[in-house]
Amino acid sequence: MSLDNYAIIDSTLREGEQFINADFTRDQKIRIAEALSEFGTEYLELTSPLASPGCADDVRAIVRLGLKSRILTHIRCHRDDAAIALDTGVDGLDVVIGTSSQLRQFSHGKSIDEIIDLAAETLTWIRAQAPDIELRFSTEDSFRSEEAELLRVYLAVDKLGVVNRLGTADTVGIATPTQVGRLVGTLRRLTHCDIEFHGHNDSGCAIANAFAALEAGATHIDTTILGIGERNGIPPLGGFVARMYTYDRAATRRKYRLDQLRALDLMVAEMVNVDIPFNNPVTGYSAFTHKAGIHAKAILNAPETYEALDPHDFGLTRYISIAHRLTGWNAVKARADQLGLELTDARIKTLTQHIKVLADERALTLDEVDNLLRQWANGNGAHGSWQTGSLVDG
Ligand code: HCA
Ligand code: CU
Repeated sequence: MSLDNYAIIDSTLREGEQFINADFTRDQKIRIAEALSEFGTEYLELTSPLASPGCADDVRAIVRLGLKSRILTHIRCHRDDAAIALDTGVDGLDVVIGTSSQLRQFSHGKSIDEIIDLAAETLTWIRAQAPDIELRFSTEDSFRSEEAELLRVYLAVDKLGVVNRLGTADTVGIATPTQVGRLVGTLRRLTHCDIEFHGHNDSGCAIANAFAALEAGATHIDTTILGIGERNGIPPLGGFVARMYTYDRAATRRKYRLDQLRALDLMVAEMVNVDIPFNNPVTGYSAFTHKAGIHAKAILNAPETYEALDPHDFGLTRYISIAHRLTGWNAVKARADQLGLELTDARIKTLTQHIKVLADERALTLDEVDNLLRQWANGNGAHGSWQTGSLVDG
């Protein structure tokens, strides 16, 4: 597999706009587009110009920015939609039509043969109008579509020879990595197109599914900042990039400005009025904090022992928490050093046991521990030695 040859299609300004709290102004859309382009996402996908007159103007305004990222817009499989979208000057069109029995019955009401005819007519027309545009055809709800029917649609579209990319969409977030790998691998073998994966996170597999798609030969992955989108969204840009970083650190650092992730997440969190989740990869509140004494000891010796991601690559710092009963003397000693206090190892060990006993009774703050350290450094602390051992004492 060639995992350094993929592109991110960031859809914060399309899928992300479908998040319940997202009502981006033009100015906000421009700020997001500029920041994503700076970060290095290869493509930006924008809401269809048919959604509203304002959305059409937004697409034109973003096209006019002349960003490094290529600009795509997302449309239904209709010639009329395509004509309006082409008129905005975008670099590419992402065309989509539902193929699952649910969508065929309750959304557009078309049979598979009708879908194939409509796709052929629309895609051929687009290519004739715009020979150089990047053209993608995707099936909505690919993973609940009947496999033979789905392949019939993809193969018919591939045979037209007019699209650059076939999209697969886990619209309701039910696919597993194995299923994603199988479908993407099949399309890779049977067609001549690049392959895109767009997967929702309803059952928590969005990032894993995106990675499985790449392993099977996908070339393009959809993300949004913080993962915002319909319901609970799609792979978060930061989480997906973290996945790729643990796979190939050097390539990921080359491709993307990792130190800008935090600013991106903070900007969008504020715009859509949510907090960054505490357990978010990279930018979550506790993503680089260490607590247990044995972890802290190893981290102080060699951070990579317990850190797959180096916080410095993301412009962040680690935090070793010491004010609790799982603390260890190595971490307490490191804090004393930070504060410029001189204490022998024996004194630090005794103080560590004291902290544990205090923390058994109530939650401590770092300020309290700092004060204890200062008192003990000035010779005011207890001199007795605690005999209590602890499994977590590093
Ligand atoms: C939608 C559905 C979609 C499309 C994905 C795609 C999905 O909101 O239009 O074009 O590949 O999840 O199926 O986002
Ligand atoms: Cu979607």
